[in-house]
Amino acid sequence: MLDAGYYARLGLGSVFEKVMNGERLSIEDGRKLFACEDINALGALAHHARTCMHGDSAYYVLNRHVNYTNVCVNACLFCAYQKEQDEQEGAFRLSIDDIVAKLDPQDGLPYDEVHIVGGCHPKLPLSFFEEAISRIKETYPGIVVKAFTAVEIAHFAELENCTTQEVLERLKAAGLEAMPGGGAEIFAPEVREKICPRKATGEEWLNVAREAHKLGITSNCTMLFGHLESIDDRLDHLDKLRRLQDETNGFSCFIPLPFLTENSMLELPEERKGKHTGLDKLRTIAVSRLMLDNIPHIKAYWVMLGVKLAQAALHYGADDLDGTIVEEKIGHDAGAQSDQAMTIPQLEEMISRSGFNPVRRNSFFKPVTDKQEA
Ligand code: V47
Ligand code: SF4
Repeated sequence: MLDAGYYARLGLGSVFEKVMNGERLSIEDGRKLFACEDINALGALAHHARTCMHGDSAYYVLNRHVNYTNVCVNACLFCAYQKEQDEQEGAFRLSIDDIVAKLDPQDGLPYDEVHIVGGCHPKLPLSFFEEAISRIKETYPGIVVKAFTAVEIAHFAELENCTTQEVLERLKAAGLEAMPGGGAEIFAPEVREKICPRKATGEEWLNVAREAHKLGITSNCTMLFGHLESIDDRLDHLDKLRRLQDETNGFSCFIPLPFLTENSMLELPEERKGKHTGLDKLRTIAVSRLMLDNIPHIKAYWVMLGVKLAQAALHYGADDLDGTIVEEKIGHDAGAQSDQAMTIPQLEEMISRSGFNPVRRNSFFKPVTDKQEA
């Protein structure tokens, strides 16, 4: 498949050369990749790049998601999870005891990571989150707390009337070690204004990530795609992440999130309704791998992609599936058809049946050697 002449005939001769030589691709190269009609040729290039970085390893993590509330002041139009206030039907808010209780190990195997995110609640003070993290770390010292998107950090700063840097410092002191990548959506201001007008801007999101990285808190990054954005908006988003990574080297993983449309207030134009193909998802994963040459991992998030597409994505540039998850609300409220949880044996089988070597990792992508069965 990696035949220089074939790529030249596809109009990708110089892109092919750059990928083979490990050189950085330009935005114009990204445009050519998105326009390439041969998805397999694109996938083979991305697969080459991921194989140079990770060989035949594909990663997963023994983790649990905890959503502390769905009450959120932002009301993003795409979001099916959000409730306006505590009193609304279906709204919930966990106590610290509830959060800690959710981390009770299943079958005696403690989680390696807890992923905590929630809506931007109008009242919950920062002290609540400091105490929650401290209680988790006291109870389960071995668990990595990966919590709060840059958007939540910006919201806490607003509520506390302090800087995002101060929020990050306080949470780090409580035990925060890593941050998930949500809230990035799409940075292009004209689209962001239409899909999540109240949320922190793209620039604010990037600033919080920069501050976190400088404090030694690693983070992930995401892109919500398949809504109103153009191909150039996707490439601009990738470019902004790549530039920040050049500066801080703090991103571990990029997660492209396909927009799930159920229960969403976001009206898509007629020509886009119900038209988001699996091929566009694979294409976006492949282009992300090729453009983000400085971000080590690309996650095929099985919850939002579905198990089969996530397996295919491992051949289109992705090297990570995320984890056991246990309980998921944001994607499922929006129509995700996947299960709520996967066990370690299921994840390992999912990876090996796709032809890769399963590697259980921690939040920092270091292999975890304890191989007890879950
Ligand atoms: O920020 C919300 C997205 C994100 C919808 O960092 C939607 O390891 C699709 O960021 N359709 C939260 N997406 C999930 C997230 C995440 C998940 C797993 C791992 C990591 C990580 C991060 O979900 C939100 C938003 O971008 N989202 N609504 C929807 N209807
Ligand atoms: Fe709130 Fe996040 Fe949903 Fe936006 S995506 S409404 S910030 S919970």
